[in-house]
Amino acid sequence: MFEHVEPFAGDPILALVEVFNADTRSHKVNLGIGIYFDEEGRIPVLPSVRKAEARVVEAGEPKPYLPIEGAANFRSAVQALLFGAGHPVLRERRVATIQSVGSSGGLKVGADFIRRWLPKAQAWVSDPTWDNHRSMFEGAGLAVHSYPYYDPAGGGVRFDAMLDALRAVPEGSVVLLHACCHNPTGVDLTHAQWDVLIPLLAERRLLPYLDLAYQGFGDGIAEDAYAIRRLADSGATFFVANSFSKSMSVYGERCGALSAVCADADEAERVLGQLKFTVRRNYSSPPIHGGQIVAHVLADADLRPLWEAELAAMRDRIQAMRQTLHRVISAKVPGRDFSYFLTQRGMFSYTGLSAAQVDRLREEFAVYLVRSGRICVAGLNHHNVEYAAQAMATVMAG
Ligand code: KET
Repeated sequence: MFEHVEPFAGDPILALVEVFNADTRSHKVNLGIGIYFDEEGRIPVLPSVRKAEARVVEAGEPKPYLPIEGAANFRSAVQALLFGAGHPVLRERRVATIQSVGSSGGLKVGADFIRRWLPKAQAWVSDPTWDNHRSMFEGAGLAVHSYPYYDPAGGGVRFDAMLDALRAVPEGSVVLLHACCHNPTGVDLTHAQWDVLIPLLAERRLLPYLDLAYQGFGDGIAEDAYAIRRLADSGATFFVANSFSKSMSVYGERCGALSAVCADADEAERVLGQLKFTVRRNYSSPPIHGGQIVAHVLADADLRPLWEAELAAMRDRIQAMRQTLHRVISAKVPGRDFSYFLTQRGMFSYTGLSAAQVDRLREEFAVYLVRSGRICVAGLNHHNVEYAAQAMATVMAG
């Protein structure tokens, strides 16, 4: 039966975690996976999350199946976080939101919905993008193409080329966009660029599909939702998948959501129904525990400001690591401009290191990053940053 089954080549990000874990060198540094580590190199349990979890456990509520679309308190808290409480799209009941198994689960449910209801749609992703975007959309049966995005020469966005490409893609295509903290490059569109892009998407009748996995890691919770709120203001129909994995440090709880902003309340009802049908025939309903923790943190008058301060502290610590990285590498490799370490946003920096240089870093220095040259800046701390920066500088110079 299974003789013809081919081995899985492994995921470029998750497989690296296994290799890192098996490495016995004590000075090893993990800059691979997009996880926030604290100054001691640990995944933090945020006090806001710990307190919310204690309350959930203390309440001792039963654990029924959630409704297919997830818990009502979770879904409404997510909507307020994304669009801002009281946004017209919420008042007009135009948003269909489901609680999903991580934002990955939401992204895939949305892709399955598109395949069913917009069967001719092609998906367009940025060049480069998170590898799993392509896998998930192809896995849903959609043809996936890429539009120009990152400019390796200048380190910015090839915005004109991106617009030209989007002017030429077939009408009805899905355009996957990183709402903030672009993965893997850390290079985001400016607000002014979003303001140019949003009318073009409408004019060309393209379906924006936003991935918001790092809300709060760029410039702040509201700031990082700029694209989502402007799209909502513009009257656009679009999808947004958002994650709490990073912003609440609850990776394994698999907390995320998928929201579809629709033309009117009736359409939103039908879209929600079909999203539910997709969920029901895949995994039936989302898990209860993590979502309740998230909902408590978002809604509680004490825990909410605590969480926002914790998120700001994570953002600031990453920024401090960017400064040190910039200082050490600039000193060791003179004559080159490393300002990109400072201007890139979110967890990631795109270093321009080649796959061969990445291999050398791993083999000689036990510094791990994915072969695209992306580093997770949040894997650096005051113990390892000088070492990792020196190692990168050595490899860059040689
Ligand atoms: N979108 C983006 C852009 C993203 O970087 C990730 C995770 C996700 C979605 C999925 O997050 P979830 O936990 O399903 O809500 N990225 C990191 C981990 C991974 O690859 O799974 C990473 O890029 O390292």
